[in-house]
Amino acid sequence: MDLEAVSKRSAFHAKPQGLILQYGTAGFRTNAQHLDHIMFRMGLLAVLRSKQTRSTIGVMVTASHNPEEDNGVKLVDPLGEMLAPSWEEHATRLASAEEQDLPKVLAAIVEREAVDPQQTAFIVVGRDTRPSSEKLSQSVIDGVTVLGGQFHDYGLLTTPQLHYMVYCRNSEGRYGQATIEGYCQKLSRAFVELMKQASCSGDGSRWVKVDCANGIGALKLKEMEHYFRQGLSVLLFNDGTEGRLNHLCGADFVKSQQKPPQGMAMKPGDRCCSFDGDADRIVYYYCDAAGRFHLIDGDKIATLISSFLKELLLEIGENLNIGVVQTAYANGSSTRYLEEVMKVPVYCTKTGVKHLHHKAQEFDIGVYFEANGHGTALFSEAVEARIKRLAQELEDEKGRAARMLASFIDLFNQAAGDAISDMLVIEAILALKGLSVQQWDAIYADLPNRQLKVKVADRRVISTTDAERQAVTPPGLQEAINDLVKKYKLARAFVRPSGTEDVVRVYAEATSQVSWDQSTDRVGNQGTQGRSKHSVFGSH
Ligand code: G16
Repeated sequence: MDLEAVSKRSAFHAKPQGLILQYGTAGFRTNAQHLDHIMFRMGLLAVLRSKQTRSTIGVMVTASHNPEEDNGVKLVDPLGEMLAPSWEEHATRLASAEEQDLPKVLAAIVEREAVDPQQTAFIVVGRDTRPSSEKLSQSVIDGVTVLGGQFHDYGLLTTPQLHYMVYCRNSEGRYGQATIEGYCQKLSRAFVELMKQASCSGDGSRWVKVDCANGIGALKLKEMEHYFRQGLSVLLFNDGTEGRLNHLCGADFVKSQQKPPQGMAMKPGDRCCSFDGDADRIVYYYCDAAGRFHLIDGDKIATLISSFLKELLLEIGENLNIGVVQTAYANGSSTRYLEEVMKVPVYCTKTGVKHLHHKAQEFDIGVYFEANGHGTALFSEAVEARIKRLAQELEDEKGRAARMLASFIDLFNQAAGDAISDMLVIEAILALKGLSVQQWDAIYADLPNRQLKVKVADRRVISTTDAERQAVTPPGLQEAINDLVKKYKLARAFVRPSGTEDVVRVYAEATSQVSWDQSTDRVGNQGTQGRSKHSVFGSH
């Protein structure tokens, strides 16, 4: 490893003195202007991780749901999952090192992780459609090559497609072909197979309206559409031809504002969905005859998926262990429905797909979704092999159910939550069950809820415990929240610092709209009252 060459090259990607950024919920995220050095250094780190794991590592340049002027980067580990936590710490250390300390920090990681410098390294790179992404991905590649790593630049990809590519390459093709063609074929073959089983929907008359957040999802859906057209037509809105990325549209906007995106033509009963900027999240919605908007978020998606998978297992006669993983944002009604009606065990983890994914791996079948629409289902290797064998061996209804489950296993992107894959899963389930979007929505009634972003001087003053449901610091905050919440029926509220934006997030739910408006505002304002100068919450 030529550390002198690294130092020389790094001068072209110099770190602004004193700028400290942290590897957050989904990597580094901030205004794109501050990211050049981070990209170069993540190229370096990816090479070390690849040498250490003797596997292909992914680097995705995206800031997902953040505004267009932001950007970000995250590393993808060998099985397509998020970077291991100990390496997140290395990432933060490497990103924070002043120029002169860079070789020292790199050498320390090499020693600590027993990286063999002679080992070869292979990195795959993808990027979203932000104006800054192309140049920043070149900086990643600069970091990769200066350390002697080889690379393949996929160019424009959705985040979950990059996760898929990494998983394919490290499974020697067992998971699929590591090309866009391979991705499109794997998913659409499974989808079209499933749609043939649906009594009224295999005729190509099914359609859904998709808000693509003016992001990469539009390009990739256009690229893929003809593969699954037999089973589904997609009508694209906010496809990036005009309008800014994630601006007044996209899954994050729809979920947090609880209203339709701008630019979507919605008629009562139309089935609509929104992707986010890098197409790793999806939420559904419709409006009723009275024009009222109804959101179907990640919790209802998890419920639809887990109950359908459970039904299939029952038909096949397999008693497997299914679990659902959620976060503190999960609506209380969804958790109650899953536990009490569906009799499915539910677990709560911290926000961030890496936490949910990890927990879901503990089950034969683990379904995980954040309320914001980020999630998928995971099948253990043993379950996948067994179901695929049963699909060939069993006949009649049992065989049909086993073949359907085998197709669903292929249709889910098991490397990461994937808006395209999830949309196809949902469309297939609705068609197979003959469910309308209204019937799906009626499975249970969400408790009214609201989420606020609060801008504060330093969000790190807030720390949390109990899967982010309780604030530990600053002192007195949790007690104040408890006092407010106990005044309302079935009420719950929490605050946590965001790991992707410079804000504090406030969530509250209760049994009536008045209650939740009052409680969220009060929780949001908590800390400003009586201590204006040192308040945790400045304004919102
Ligand atoms: C990322 C993570 C999600 C997380 C979201 C918000 O989503 O992948 O797991 O829920 O950020 O995180 P936070 O509340 O910490 O800002 P995305 O779609 O932006 O990559």
